[in-house]
Amino acid sequence: MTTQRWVNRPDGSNWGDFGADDQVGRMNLITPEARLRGAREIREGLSFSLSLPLDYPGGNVLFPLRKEPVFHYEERGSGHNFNFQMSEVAPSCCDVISDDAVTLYTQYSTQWDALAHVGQMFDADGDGKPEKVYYNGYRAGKDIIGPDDEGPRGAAALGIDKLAVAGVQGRGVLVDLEKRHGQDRVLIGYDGLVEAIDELDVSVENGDFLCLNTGFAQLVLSMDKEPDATVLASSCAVLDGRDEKLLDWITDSGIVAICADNFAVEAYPARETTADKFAALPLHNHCLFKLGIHLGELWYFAELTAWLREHNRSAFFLTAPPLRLPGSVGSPVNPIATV
Ligand code: UVW
Repeated sequence: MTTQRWVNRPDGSNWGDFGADDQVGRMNLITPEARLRGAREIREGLSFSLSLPLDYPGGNVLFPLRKEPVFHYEERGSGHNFNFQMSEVAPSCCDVISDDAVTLYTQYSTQWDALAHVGQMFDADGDGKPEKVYYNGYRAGKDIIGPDDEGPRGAAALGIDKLAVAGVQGRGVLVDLEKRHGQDRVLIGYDGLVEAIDELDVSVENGDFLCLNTGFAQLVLSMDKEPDATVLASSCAVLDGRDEKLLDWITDSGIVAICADNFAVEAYPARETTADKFAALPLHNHCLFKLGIHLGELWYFAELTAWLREHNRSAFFLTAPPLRLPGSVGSPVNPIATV
């Protein structure tokens, strides 16, 4: 057991509560009992993929730093190792072989954010100066090493591979914000979320995955890989990360993750603030940095939402492991809901 990595922990954080070496945060609440509770939501045996095709949204207007997947093919024989006729290398063979490789921005489409995705300048070691630090006191440049640092690159701590082995399964609950607000751009704070939960009669329990349908991914899909950035920026519900009451609710609710079909779960850019120092992504700060709550983004809920609406249900069994890709700060995911 390591000694804790911090002298100061951020106000409102749970650092250390799951152990000095914890790297999965609230996912610790996915116990065998929590998984069984989720599995009890399987009544029909029907399943729904909650992923967009990973080449959506298309282009990079939604976020210029993330680009669509690009495929590569290795050369082989007279061409490439794709539709390759094995008889070229072994005349008696009748096989035809295809292999491929891909450059994939891990957070381009339906994704999980790892806990190493967002940290903060924070004085964790108590020397009076802030340093770059992530959940539970893990350090940039030491535990999470980038191209501008010395050492083997990647998130050796808090990477998405840690989530992959945590067994991402449990009870999902869907709050259908699109049913209440249509595809209007509305900022959802504590009042809006709790009203929706009550009105839709959703019961959110300790250990649940909170899923938010806003209609955004469906809108992205309808744009056929030519997304209109202006329309998207003014459509569909987003959480108000500056609402402290909402952040407190997230702390108290015991949820293990928030998975939304919109770009960043919260409004990005967030509401303006007059504070001297502030997080640009306040809900990411609260969830990823302070509490170890993973965020899922650009999930696709259209068919699941329609089925749940028709059957007057809101809960389902969710299985959503990311790729076990060591060092990565995010991952594509094909979440499966089973009802
Ligand atoms: C940003 O990093 C802006 O967003 P996300 O967490 O949605 O990937």
